Amino acid sequence: MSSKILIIGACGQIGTELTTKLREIHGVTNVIASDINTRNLDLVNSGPFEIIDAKNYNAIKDCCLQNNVKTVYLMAALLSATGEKYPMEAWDLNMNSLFHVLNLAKQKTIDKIFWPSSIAVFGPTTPSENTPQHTICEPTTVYGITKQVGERWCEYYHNKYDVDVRSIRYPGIISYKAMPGGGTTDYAVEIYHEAIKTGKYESFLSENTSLPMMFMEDAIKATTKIMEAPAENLTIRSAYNLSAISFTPKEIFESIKAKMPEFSMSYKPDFRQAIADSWPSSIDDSVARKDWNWQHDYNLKEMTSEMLKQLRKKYNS
Ligand code: VAH
Repeated sequence: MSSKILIIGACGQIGTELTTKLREIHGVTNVIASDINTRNLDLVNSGPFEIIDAKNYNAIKDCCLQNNVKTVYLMAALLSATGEKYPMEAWDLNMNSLFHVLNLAKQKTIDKIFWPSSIAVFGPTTPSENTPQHTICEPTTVYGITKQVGERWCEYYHNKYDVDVRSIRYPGIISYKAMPGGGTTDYAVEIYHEAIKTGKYESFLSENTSLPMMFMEDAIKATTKIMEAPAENLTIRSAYNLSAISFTPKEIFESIKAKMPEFSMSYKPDFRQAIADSWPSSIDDSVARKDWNWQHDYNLKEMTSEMLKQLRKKYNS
């Protein structure tokens, strides 16, 4: 039986598009999508799918053994805003799911892991502009703590047990296919949907809150590139800084208004403002560019153009 890929958390914002891309590359039957439920029926019906709780070690192990899975993409997590509402659940899911796949690799059941980290590993004491790969990481969110600790464990398992685990610190990701859930950067997705549906949007972040962001196409490109890179080229086994564009709610509003002059925006910061304020405004990803030739493609104008084009089709407007 040919070796297979398992995506855990495949119904999520990134997992949905990662499943499609990996199936294009490796063949539909070689990529098993899994999630805790079948909420995304398009995905469920698009190829091999299994219901797997990322917290269930035996369920993951059985799937890997029964299907000769050798590569796992662990995309399941509770994000920053949800993690503040349910801290122990976030710790449980984000950490135990990682230990499950790291231990499966340690015992050689699987060969390779992708695990997403986040710019949420940084905190208010981190240099905010052009944040370097190696710097102070004192996250103030549960989500950020799980990602910081997760990075330490990934590096430990690589150094101690030669586990081939690879990770990147995703910025906020903007996409039109699957909605994000429970994130602080979700406003940058919601705004496009509301521009099409209602012509107005109330931002839960203040207008000058600059955050590192990326169009989903670039995030998927980075994920496949790091997994295809020769192991000997990788000098970072915690997680690579990754960057594309940084913008504020005011700037994304203006990029939409340039295409839709009637669009209006208001601001009503909520608890997520404090989370956003603790994160950097821009990231230095020169190490990723050097080690595995990372290069983003989309700027804000190009992303806005594509988002509005695709969402007009989605809403038939
Ligand atoms: C969040 N979208 O908002 C995620 C991401 C950098 C932000 O990790 O929690």
